[in-house]
Amino acid sequence: EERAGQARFDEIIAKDSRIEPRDWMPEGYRKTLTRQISQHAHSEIIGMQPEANWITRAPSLKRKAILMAKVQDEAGHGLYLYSAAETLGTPRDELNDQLLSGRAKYSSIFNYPARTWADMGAIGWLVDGAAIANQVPLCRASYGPYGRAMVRVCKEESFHQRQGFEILLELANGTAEQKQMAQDAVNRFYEPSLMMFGPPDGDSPNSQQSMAWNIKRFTNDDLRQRFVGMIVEQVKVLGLTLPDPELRFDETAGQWIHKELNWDEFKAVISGHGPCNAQRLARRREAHENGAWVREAAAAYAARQTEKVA
Ligand code: FAQ
Repeated sequence: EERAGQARFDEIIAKDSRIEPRDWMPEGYRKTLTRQISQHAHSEIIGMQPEANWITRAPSLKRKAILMAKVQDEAGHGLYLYSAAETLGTPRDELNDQLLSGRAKYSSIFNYPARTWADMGAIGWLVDGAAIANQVPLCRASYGPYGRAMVRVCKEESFHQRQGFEILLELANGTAEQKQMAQDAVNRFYEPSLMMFGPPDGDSPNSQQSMAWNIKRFTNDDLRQRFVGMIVEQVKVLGLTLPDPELRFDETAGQWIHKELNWDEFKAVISGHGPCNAQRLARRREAHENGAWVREAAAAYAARQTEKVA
């Protein structure tokens, strides 16, 4: 049966068609998808914190309403993604335990602090911008529930990206002090946003297999390139600069050359030693404990409904 399953799986992948939850799949495929989708879900949930931190300090009622809606969207993305991960067989509780115990990874970017209002602009423009560049190809991921979740997530992310750009545009056209605040936020988020695409290709143990399985469609470096090409144009509209004097397009190589990124810092951040890792996890544990009564109430209600039916 396993041989027939494998043959059918290979055929679906070769046709660039979709694997669905009840289909046979190799254990490695299940494992890497559970890993990637759950890391992605955790990123959305932890990623609510840097911006939630600014909701009470948004400069106007309108800005507050927009930011609150964005943070809620991130919670929604986390929930779709946990559901997609669950279809692969690992229960939500277990995924959550992996996050709370510090065993699971989530995106490096959310371990950097959001210091000023301009950071809300830089997060929207650069962080959501990088998220879109990475996630649009994932809409074609071979695993059905993941690809379908990505379609809606990407639509919402493009709105998030534009709202961030608009915050920066307004600051960049404001007073000299506001413009400086916007530039400072871009300076701090530039390098960490390029690191969101993951380690350089030569140092990316999962890429090859994930590409063979049509989960990833481009390598980490290819996507990073595309992103740099996008922001290099957009930053001109803002009237700001990217903090990268080495940035240029190499005509012969046909690619963007950017400064060497600090991969030691990246490794430190993904192994728990970034500027905000401890704070982010402590806050998430606290929120989980504070939500215990909601889970208990929901479970008690569900039990009562089953009793009524029986
Ligand atoms: N941070 O072999 P690879 C968002 C890990 S967007 C932390 O290249 P892979 C929206 C990697 O997991 C952010 N860890 O791995 C939002 C692996 O570790 P493992 C979330 C990283 O999987 C915006 C090891 O390094 N987006 O949340 C990072 O083939 C604003 C080796 O790397 C996604 O998750 C990193 N940056 O490629 C929310 C997208 N990079 O598991 C709020 C889906 C690598 O072997 C506000 N994920 N690692 O121990 C992906 O596309 C891929 O998983 C990559 C990594 C590209 C991130």
